[in-house]
Amino acid sequence: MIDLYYWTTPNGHKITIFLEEADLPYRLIPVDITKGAQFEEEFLDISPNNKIPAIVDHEPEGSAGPISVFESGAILLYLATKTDRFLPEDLYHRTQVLEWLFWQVAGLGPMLGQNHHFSQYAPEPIPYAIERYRKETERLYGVLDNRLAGQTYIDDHYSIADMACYPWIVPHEKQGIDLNDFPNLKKWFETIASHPAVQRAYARAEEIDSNSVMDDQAKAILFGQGRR
Ligand SMILES: N[C@@H](CCC(=O)N[C@@H](CS)C(=O)NCC(=O)O)C(=O)O
Repeated sequence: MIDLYYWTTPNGHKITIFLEEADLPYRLIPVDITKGAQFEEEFLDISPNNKIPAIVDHEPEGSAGPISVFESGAILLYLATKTDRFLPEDLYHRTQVLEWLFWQVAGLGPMLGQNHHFSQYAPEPIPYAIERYRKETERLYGVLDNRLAGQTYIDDHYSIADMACYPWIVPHEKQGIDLNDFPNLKKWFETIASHPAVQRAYARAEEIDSNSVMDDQAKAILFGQGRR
């Protein structure tokens, strides 16, 4: 059994998508990051960067004890290796998938996150920052759109690269993006949205009472962190 330490955010959805696609049994453990649950000792032991997602695989084959993993890219890689699914064995395609997985965790996620922060949450509008991240978001959408020209998925087959990118495209409207401007990406987005496993993954999010508003206390917790 796998425990998934989770909140209903794009990085959390990546992992429920994998687990549903691979039909692996798992237990959701909500970590309400708007209330500071990410700073509890038990969670920090697993995820020292105080961020979801993280997993604990309690009975991994070939290991003397449980294995915990933090960082969504590392988790996807772990799960793909464990199940031998959604990551090609062939060196060429494996490298392609890993390139785009790393592109997502190092670029798409952080930049879209900053876009969201400065357009929705900053206490005062900072036009330079809003413009900087809006343009970077458009650039990244363009890069992915180009990659998807003539392809159903990011690589030849559906992979952990698609699972990593898709949840970040779901809030495209909040990011100021019109998907019609990125036709290859739009087609890919609709294909993945139609996967029953992806729909099940988002349905799991509904089980969690995540209606906690981004009030001043939540903002202070999430955006006011210094060294602990
Ligand atoms: N690079 C990390 C990013 C994870 C991340 O940013 N998680 C956010 C939610 S999407 C979080 O837990 N934030 C809590 C905090 O910053 O205290 C990953 O890919 O797993």
